Amino acid sequence: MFSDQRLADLNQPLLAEHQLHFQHLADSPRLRYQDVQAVVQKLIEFQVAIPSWALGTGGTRFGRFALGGEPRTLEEKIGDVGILQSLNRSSNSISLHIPWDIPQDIAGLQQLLKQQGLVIDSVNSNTFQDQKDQPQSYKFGSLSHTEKAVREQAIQHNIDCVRYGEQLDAKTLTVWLADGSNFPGQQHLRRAFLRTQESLAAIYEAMPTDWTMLVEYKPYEPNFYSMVIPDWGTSLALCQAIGANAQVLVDLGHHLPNTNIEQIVGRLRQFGRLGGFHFNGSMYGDDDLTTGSTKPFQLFLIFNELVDSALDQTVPAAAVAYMIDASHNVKDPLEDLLQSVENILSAYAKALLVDRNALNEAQESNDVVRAEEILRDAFLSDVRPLVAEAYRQSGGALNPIAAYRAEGVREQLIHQRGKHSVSTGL
Ligand code: LRH
Ligand code: MN
Ligand code: MN
Repeated sequence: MFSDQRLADLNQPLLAEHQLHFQHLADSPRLRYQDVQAVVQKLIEFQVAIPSWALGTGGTRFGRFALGGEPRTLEEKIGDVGILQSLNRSSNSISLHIPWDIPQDIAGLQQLLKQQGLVIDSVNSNTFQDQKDQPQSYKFGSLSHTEKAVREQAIQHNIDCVRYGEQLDAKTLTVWLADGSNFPGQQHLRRAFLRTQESLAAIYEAMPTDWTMLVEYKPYEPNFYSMVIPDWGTSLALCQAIGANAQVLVDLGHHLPNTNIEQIVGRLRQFGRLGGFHFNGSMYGDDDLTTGSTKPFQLFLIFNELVDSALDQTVPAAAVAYMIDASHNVKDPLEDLLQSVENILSAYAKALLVDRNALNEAQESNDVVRAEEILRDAFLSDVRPLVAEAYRQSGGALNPIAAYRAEGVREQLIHQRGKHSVSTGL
């Protein structure tokens, strides 16, 4: 949608001011420990996957307020992610959710992905909803169900997801289980865990050896007394039992209030089991708000753990899958996703600015105030010029949201798809 020429035209009026800010930051003491271009390069390389299910307007069980122009097919979803990618060059992949996104015309999809410079990142299974004509119900669980027939159906669904993914060159299966219980006594807690482990192992066995299985945890919802995989400890235990390519997925919204998520991230990196993220913002629970909108300091501290562990020779090297998992009730989903990606890049940029040698020294000598000030110094830096420079150097828009609005993208999408188009997803 955005040609190189159009982006250059949109960037032109912003360029002089951008260069001024960028130079100011590059000359500032904050960057004295760093080569500024090396930081920009890291930002350019950083890619965050976009969830196919977050491209339409979400809602709550109390209602939904449609925006219009929502993607109706997988092809249109790829088109939307292509728009994001042309603007920020930082979202080159898309996560699929099956059966919301069953790929049909494989050759056509492959061509479309290529055209848009996108890849399929991960395939997410769905055993939290019953589908029409499905023989067994997931009302009382899926991979953990007491009945073998239900477990087998859920195992087969996950294997089908892998097969769809293989056709589109994905290499990651994400499993999130809604399984659990609503009332004390409803479920035998240990047996439910063991059945889940057995089911996951069967799926793992069917996966190609170069695939990764990401096991996501969540403390509550839709079950409110117990979830079979409520926390990172349970995910970790399952992954350790299943195999080296089973990794824990951390969804930022899946923690009880005030949980120290950065410490969980540090631990999982240390154990070589951090497989990926679902980024979002959260005030109370699984709110799926814009990433970085509510707790930017926490997001920075998470990236601080990632940057620090990547430099630590004793930490196993690992490919971490960065994905967004959000829902948009009142914002234009595409604008929201541009904001999320920008907040993620900003948190990463700030973590890259931390003076690590000084921090290590302060930590080793128990200089509490100095250690905290070093982190605050990086966190309080205005890194927007670094992020904008990364966008610019990679061929995107200096200000993606302004470009999106100037081009009237939503109006065009409404014109093409209609005011009442509905997207599959949450
Ligand atoms: C569950 C969850 C999980 C699902 C997605 C739609 O709350 O985070 O990742 O697949 O939402
Ligand atoms: Mn999630
Ligand atoms: Mn969630």
